[in-house]
Formats: sequence, structure tokens, C-alpha cells
Amino acid sequence: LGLVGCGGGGTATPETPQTGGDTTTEAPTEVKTMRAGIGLNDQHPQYKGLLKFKELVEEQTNGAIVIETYHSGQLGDDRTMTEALQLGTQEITVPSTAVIANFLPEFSVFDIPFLFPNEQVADAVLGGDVGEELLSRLATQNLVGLGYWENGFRDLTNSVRPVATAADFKGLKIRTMENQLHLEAFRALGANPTPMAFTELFAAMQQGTVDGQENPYATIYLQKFFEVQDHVSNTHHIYSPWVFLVSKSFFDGLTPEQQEIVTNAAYEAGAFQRNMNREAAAEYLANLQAEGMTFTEITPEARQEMVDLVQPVIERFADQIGREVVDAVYQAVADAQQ
Ligand code: KDG
Repeated sequence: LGLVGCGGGGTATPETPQTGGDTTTEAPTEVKTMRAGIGLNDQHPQYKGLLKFKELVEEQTNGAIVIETYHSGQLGDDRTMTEALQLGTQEITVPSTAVIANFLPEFSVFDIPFLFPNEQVADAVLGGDVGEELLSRLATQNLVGLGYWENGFRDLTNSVRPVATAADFKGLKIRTMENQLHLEAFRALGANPTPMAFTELFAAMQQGTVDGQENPYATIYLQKFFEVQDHVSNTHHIYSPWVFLVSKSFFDGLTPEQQEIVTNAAYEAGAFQRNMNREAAAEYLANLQAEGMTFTEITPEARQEMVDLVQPVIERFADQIGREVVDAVYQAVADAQQ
């Protein structure tokens, strides 16, 4: 697997004996290590969120749980890391729901293009009953889902032409995440999509294997995609949630008190990273333009044409996702806008 010299999850006696004598805080007798790995780099709000989680857990457990953080796919791509959690060889990862759909197809409900009109609706649906219900189903995959974090609205970049309408997608080689619904949606828009792990994406754009990709502004800017991409459009075609995943076999081995600390810290760090993402989005877009990318605004009419083109794909996938889940999510989206 090529892990970068990590100390191994599980338990160990502390390496440094606690200062003896009459310490008021109790020294941990057993230290548990959690390795947390993500695909994005150490500049990204996702990584800052992990550092917040680390700070909260280490402080509140008085060092009984140590969090080791790995960015930039150092522990593997999102799918590999999720499998490692199932096997119990890694403890934490935070993948997009699009990747989780390879393990539980119902998570693809969040890959329905143009599902959420804005972040407030996303918050209401993900934090509501249907969002919680889907998280609880992760147990069948030996995974525990401790809430949703925010990747955010995905926007298109490419190095061929500015994209203003569906017609401009024609023939563009677009990298998508490894998710069938994403692939089919991009085909319906006229593009020539190819699935690929995030860890391979930069090189693929640099070498011209693909013309473009789609990710939130934070990723486009902080991963320096502007070095290999010329055009960005605010397609906002999918809102990508992340799920904070923990290996179930590891989580079950924590004390109830530790489980509570880890759970609360994952939610608190999620709110922290979500705020950071939202506060910086406009700045990231301005930075992309300053770096020389052209920005194309998608008009409501052009977006509606895209919505219409992908509608048959959603119909085709509804059974695979599960009609009840699709209906429940649509209902929750409607309720959130009342
Ligand atoms: O750590 C998660 C990231 O690797 C992933 O969410 C990036 O959205 C992403 C993509 O396009 O693969």
C-alpha cells in the first residue's frame, strides 16, 4: 500500500511517560492512534478541518487518542482509503458521497445534478432525517459516518474554450469522479467524460489526457489547477458533500466517552471547515481570474438547458439509487424551501 511511515492504528503505551507525582489530570494508560487521510492538499479547508478535529480530540481525551493527519492522497486515493477503513487498516477518511456510492448506491442521490439550489438547502437536507438515515446505513459497510462536511458546488474548468452553454461541452474530455451518474450526466451534456482518481488528475491535465475537470473553486485554486487550465464557468452542476468516515471496527473499540468526543469533534470541525469554505469562495474565484483564467457566467437559461438535458439520466438512475431515497430527498429539498 506504500504507507508513509505511520505509526499504525490501534493501541500502544505512551512513548513519553507522563510527568509523575501529583498531576491533577489523569495520564492516559493506553494511547489510541487514528490515521486520517484525505485527497486534497494541506492548504485546503478540508485539511484545516482535520487539524481542528485533531486539536479537539487530543485536547478532550487528554492525549488518549492521537490523530495523525495525511493530505494529498499520501495514504492512497479516496476509494482505496475507504476500503482501508473497511479492513481496519486506516481509521478516518473524508471522501465525496460520489465515491461512497460505489459502496452504497443510495449515496448517489446527492450526485443528482442541480439537486440543491443553494447551500442552505443542502444544510437542511443533509442535516435532516434523510441525511441521518443514509449515514446510519454505512454500518452495513463496516463504516461509521460522523456527519457531512462540505466539498461544495462543482464548477467546470478546461483548457479548450470558455463554456457558456450546453453546446460548448461538445467533445470536451472531462475527468469525472469514479461515479456512474456523473459519467452519464456529462455524456448527456455532450462531453466525453473519463473517470479517474483525484490523485491522477493534475498530471492528466498537464499531459493533455483530459481537457478539463470539475471541482469547487477552493480546489481549483488551492491545487493550482490554474497552471494547467484556462477557462472556468460557474456551472454549479452538483453540490458535493463529503462524509466524515471512521472505520467501524475501530470506532466500536473506543469507550462510549471517547466515541462521544470523536463524534462531537467531527461535527464541530465540519462546521468550521464549511464556514471557511464559504467565506473564501469569492476570493478563490477572484484569485483564479488574477492567475489568468477566463471566467464565464452561466445564465439561468443556459443552466435550465443543462437541467433538461440531464433529466433523463436521473430517471434512469432512480431505481438503482432507490426510489424511496430519491423521493425522500426531493421532498426534503422542497420542504427546505417553504
Ligand atoms: O479528500 C477528498 C478529495 O479527494 C475529493 O473529494 C476530491 O472532489 C474531489 C474529486 O474531484 O475527486
